[in-house]
Amino acid sequence: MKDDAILELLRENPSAFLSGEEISRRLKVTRTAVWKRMKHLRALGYEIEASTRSGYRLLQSPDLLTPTEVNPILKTKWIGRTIHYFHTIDSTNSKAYELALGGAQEGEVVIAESQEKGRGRLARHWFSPPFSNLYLSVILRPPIPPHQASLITLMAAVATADAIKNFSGLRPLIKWPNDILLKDRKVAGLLNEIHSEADRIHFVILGIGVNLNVDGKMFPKEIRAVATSLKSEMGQTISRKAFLQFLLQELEGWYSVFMKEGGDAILKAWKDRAHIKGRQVKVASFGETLVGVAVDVDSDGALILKTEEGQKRIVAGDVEYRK
Ligand code: BTX
Repeated sequence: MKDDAILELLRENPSAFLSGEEISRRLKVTRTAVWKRMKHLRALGYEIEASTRSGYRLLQSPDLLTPTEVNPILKTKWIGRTIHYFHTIDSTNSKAYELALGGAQEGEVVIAESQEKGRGRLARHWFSPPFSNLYLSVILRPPIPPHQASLITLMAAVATADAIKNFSGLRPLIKWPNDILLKDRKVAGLLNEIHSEADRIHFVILGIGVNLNVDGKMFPKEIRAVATSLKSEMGQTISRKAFLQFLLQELEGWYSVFMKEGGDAILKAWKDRAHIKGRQVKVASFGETLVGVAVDVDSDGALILKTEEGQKRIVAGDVEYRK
C-alpha cells in the first residue's frame, strides 16, 4: 500500500472520519496494515486523528515536497508531473544530469530536502540545510542551438524572480548573470548545466536554489551579510510546496514564451527585471577584475561593459555593484 492511496482516501472528505474497516476494504489490505501505515504517516509529520469508534481523519499535512504533497496542487501541464524526490542527495543537478543521460523526459524534476554537495557556479558551494528551502533541478530538452543555451539561464532567472514577486508581493532584482536579490541580498541562485554536441543540445539541467525558511542567523558566517530568505523578508513562515507551485508555473509559462516568441522576448523580460544598464560595476572574470559601466546584455546573455580601455564583452563572472 502506498502513502498516496491512503492520503487520497482521507482527503476525499476532509472533515469526516473514515473507518479502518472501510480503508482496508477499499485498498484491499488488512486492518493491521492500515494501522501501521497511519503510524508511518504520523512519523512523517501528518496529523491524523484516530477514534476507536469512527476511524481516522486527516487534520494537517506536513510541508514536505514529496510527489504526494506536490502533485495535487501543481498547475503545470508538463513541468514537475514526474518528481524524483530525495530526503538528502549530493546535488539535485548531478542526479538530474544522470537521469537525463539515462533518457528522462523533458519536464522531469529532481527535488531534495537537503543537499550534501549543493553546487554553485565554478564549483562553489550552495548552502542547503534540510527541510527549510527549495533545491530542485528541471530537465529541459530545448530545440535550440547550443550558443543560445545562456538564454535558458536568463529565462529561468526571469521565472524565479516572477515566482518570488507573485508569491510575496516583493520586488526582486536579477543580478547578472543569474542571482536573484531581495534588498541587495541573494535569495536564490541558478546553476544551469548543458549537455550538447556542436549543433544540438541534448538537454539542459536547470538547477534552482531558493532560500525560503532559513533564518538569517543560520547562514554560515561568510554569507550572512549577503544572503537572505523569503521568511526573513516577509516575516512569516513560507509554505514550501505553495512556493514550488508558483515557481514551476512561472517556469512553464516563460519557457513557452521563449519557444513561441524567441530570445528577444526573454532578453527584454530579463532587462526589465535587472536594471543593469548604466550601473557602475566591478566584475571578476577568469582571474581578472574589470571596472566600468554596464552598457547592456547582448543576445547571447553576455555582459557588455564600458571600461577605460574600451568596450569589453564578458561571458562569465561575478558582478559587484558600486554606489
Ligand atoms: P553562485 O556561484 O553564483 O553562488 C555561490 C555563492 O553564493 C557561494 O560561493 C556563497 O558565497 C553564496 N551562497 C552559498 N549558498 C548560498 C545560499 N543558500 N544563499 C545565498 N548565497 C549563498 C549560484 O551559484 C547557483 C546556486 C544553485 C543552487 C541549486 S540548488 C539545486 C541545484 N543543485 C545544485 O547542486 N545546485 C543547484
